[in-house]
Amino acid sequence: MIKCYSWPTPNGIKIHIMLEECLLKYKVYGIDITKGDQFKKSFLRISPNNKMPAIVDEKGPGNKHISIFESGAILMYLAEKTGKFLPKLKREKYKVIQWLMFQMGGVGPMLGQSNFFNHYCPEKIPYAIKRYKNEVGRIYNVLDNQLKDKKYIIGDKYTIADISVWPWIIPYYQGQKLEDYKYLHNWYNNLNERPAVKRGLYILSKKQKPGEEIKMDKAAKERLYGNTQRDAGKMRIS
Ligand SMILES: N[C@@H](CCC(=O)N[C@@H](CS)C(=O)NCC(=O)O)C(=O)O
Repeated sequence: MIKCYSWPTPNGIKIHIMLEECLLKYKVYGIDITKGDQFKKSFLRISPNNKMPAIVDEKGPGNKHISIFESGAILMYLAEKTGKFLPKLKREKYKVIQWLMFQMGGVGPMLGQSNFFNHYCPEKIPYAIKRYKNEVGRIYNVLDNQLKDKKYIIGDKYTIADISVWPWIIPYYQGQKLEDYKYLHNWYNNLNERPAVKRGLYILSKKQKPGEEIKMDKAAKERLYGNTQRDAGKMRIS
C-alpha cells in the first residue's frame, strides 16, 4: 500500500494521475496547505521541505518502507516500481528525464510565480506580472514546438514527462490562451480524455476544485508567503 500525502494543486495532481495510471493500491491523506498541515512534525519527517506531495511506500526497495518527497522523484520512483511510463533504453529514458527536469525546474516554478503575482500577491506589481507572463509564454512556445507533429512530449510514447506537465496547463493555472498554442492545446485535450487522468483529477477535488483559485484568508497567506514559511526551513525534526 502506498500512502500519498497531497493536495489537489498541479504538483499533487501529477501524483494522483500517476497512481491511477499505474493502477496502484494507495490511500490519499489531504495536506491542506492553507491550514498549515505541511508544517506538522509528522509530515516534515517525510517532507523536510514542508511541501506536498510526498509518498510512503510500505513495500519499497528490499521490501522495506521508503518515503519520498519532490514530485519528480516520486514519478520516477513509481515509474521504476511499476515499469511504466519511463522507457528502459537509456537514450529514450534520458529524453523523458530531461523533459521531466524541464517541468520541475522551469514549468512549475515559473507558472507558480506567475500564479502568485496574478492571483495571490496582496500588491499588484505590473513588472512582476509582465515578467512572468512573458516567461510562461516562452515556456508554452517551447512545449508547443516540441509537440509539433508528436502525440506526446517525447514522441509516440506517453510518459512521466507528459504526466508532470499536464496539470500545469489546466486552464486558470496558465494565464494564457491555450488556443494560441495549437499543438500544446491538442495534446492537452488528448490527455484530458484519458480515464486515469479524469480519475486523478477527481481525487480530493471536493476539498479544492482543480483549476480554481485556492481560497486563502489572511492567516493562510501568512503561512504560505510570510515569516511562517521562512521559519519553517529552520524547523528541526527528530
Ligand atoms: N518541487 C516541489 C514543489 C512542491 C510545492 O511547491 N508544493 C506546494 C503546493 S503546489 C506546497 O506544498 N506548498 C506549501 C508551502 O509552501 O508551505 C515538487 O514538485 O514536489
